[in-house]
Amino acid sequence: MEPFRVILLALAAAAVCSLDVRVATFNIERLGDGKLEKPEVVEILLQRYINFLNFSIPLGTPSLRMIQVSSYFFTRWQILDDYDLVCIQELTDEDGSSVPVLLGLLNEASGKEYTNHTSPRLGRTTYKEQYLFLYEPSLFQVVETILYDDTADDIFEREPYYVTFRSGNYMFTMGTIHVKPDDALAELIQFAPANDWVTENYGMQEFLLLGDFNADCDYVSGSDWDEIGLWTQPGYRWFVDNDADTTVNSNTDCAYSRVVAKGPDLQARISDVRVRRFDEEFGLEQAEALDVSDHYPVEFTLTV
Ligand SMILES: [Ca+2]
Ligand SMILES: [Ca+2]
Repeated sequence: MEPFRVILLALAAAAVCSLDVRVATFNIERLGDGKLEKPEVVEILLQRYINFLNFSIPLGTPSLRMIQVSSYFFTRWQILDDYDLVCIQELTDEDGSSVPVLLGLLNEASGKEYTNHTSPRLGRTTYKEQYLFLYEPSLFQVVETILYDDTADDIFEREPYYVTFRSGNYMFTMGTIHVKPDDALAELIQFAPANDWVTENYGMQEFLLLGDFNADCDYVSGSDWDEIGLWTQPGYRWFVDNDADTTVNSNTDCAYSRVVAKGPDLQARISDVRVRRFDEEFGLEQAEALDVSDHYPVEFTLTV
């Protein structure tokens, strides 16, 4: 076979060979050593648990009336390892020691081999946060990282952080943010220009934007939306509606965590977006769920 035909066939094979990966964005409130020292939190986040079910089988003779069968069990895996890529906001650990602990527990429990990427520590005061990406390196490789530079006007408490991943032949740029609640409108107004800045300086045209936008309830409402280019510009599509509730607390009904995509190709690759109400899923009391976070993960499928 001629070389060019081999190349054409290889290209054709690559073009049709797509893969659905599961992705989540999750604000894990104050993620650090203290959180990972709580076994019940670790169990919900990432450990396998085993349920022993006791059930009874009635038999014909009184002495064998009941047989307790207590070794019947099932296993299930918890939140984090359901995803191939998790984008976490609110890593607050000062020395970063909780990240290898988290990875070790996750890999031990899941049998997978996740790795991590963390952003710089961000924030104007001594209180800092990092963005944390957990992913399987067999599926994703980090190609480039960009921190939005707002030193000129200092709009953001925590600047948007962009990571370009390669997955097979597909490359996509994920931008994440944890918006400061009291500055939510000003920060969200600047989010689309920040993306434009990345386009101008680094060339990316499409963006997968996710994180805790704080874009609802007391922070963003009514006519505020008219000012937010990320909302008004036709190039963006929002995948979590304003009437969604991404908060664990039953007293709040706010769509804080969001998934937004810019660019038609990327938008077409996103499906099955949902808020994961893990308290209902696992039958947790509200206090148990709030020990994990005040936010639900938002999960979706990305076709890469
Ligand atoms: Ca700043
Ligand atoms: Ca709620």
